[in-house]
Amino acid sequence: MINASPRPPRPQSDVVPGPPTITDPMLYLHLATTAQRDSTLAARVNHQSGTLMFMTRRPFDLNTGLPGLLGFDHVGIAVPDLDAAINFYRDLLGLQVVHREENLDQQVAEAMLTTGENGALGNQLQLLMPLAEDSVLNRFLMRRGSGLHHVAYAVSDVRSASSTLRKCGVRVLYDAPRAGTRGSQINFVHPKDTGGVLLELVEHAAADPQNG
Ligand code: KFV
Ligand code: CO
Repeated sequence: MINASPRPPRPQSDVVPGPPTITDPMLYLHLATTAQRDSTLAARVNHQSGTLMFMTRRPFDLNTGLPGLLGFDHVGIAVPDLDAAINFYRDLLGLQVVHREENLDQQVAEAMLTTGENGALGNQLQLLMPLAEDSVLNRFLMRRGSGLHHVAYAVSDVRSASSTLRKCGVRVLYDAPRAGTRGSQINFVHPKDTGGVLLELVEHAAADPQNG
């Protein structure tokens, strides 16, 4: 059995290493119960996966949530064949394609679909097909198969949201935002720091008619 220290370590700086996975059941139990008792702890235990997640350096800094968070934006689904996936959702649910583009930076071809009249923020499905074998999306498909790839949240200022989340100890992937759909700016939080779902931050272009 691992000789556990009485409390989980407090991250001391903004740079926080990736979350360790707890394999020892006794250590896991100890951390879980300690975290429940002491609400000021900087670490949280994910009960499903046994992964110790450094959710935040000071958990209650955010208190009322992430400043500038506007709402859900889209759900991204990885598919091997974009046209086949579009047809599937069109035939099954009557979803409509409201936008298509190729993002060469992300090495994806994508389509945005909605349920119809409400094509605005938060109501979109993003189908993503890899454009290159060595792309992150193709790696995902090879490793995990088609399926849920990410959940995207709209924010008013992606730089500020990224900076806030980084200070809270999760791994924000890019130092500066990159080009997203319809001229948006995007960044991501690593899925291993969010309980297993890649998290995208989207700041829409001011000129985007779908912006709110
Ligand atoms: N969701 C959950 N787990 C994931 C994952 C995902 N999307 N991608 C990878 N993993 C897991 C994977 O299963 C593995 O776990 C571990 O992460 C490392 O996988 O337990 P396991 O099996 O060891 P790798 O090595 O295959 O992945 P890695 O090279 O580390 O890349 C992961 C990551 C998140 C750094 C990479 O996917 C990335 O840079 N993502 C950000 C860019 C992106 O995903 N672009 C496509 C969407 S573009 C988009 O949405 C746009 C343009 N837009 O505007 O909305
Ligand atoms: Co996306």
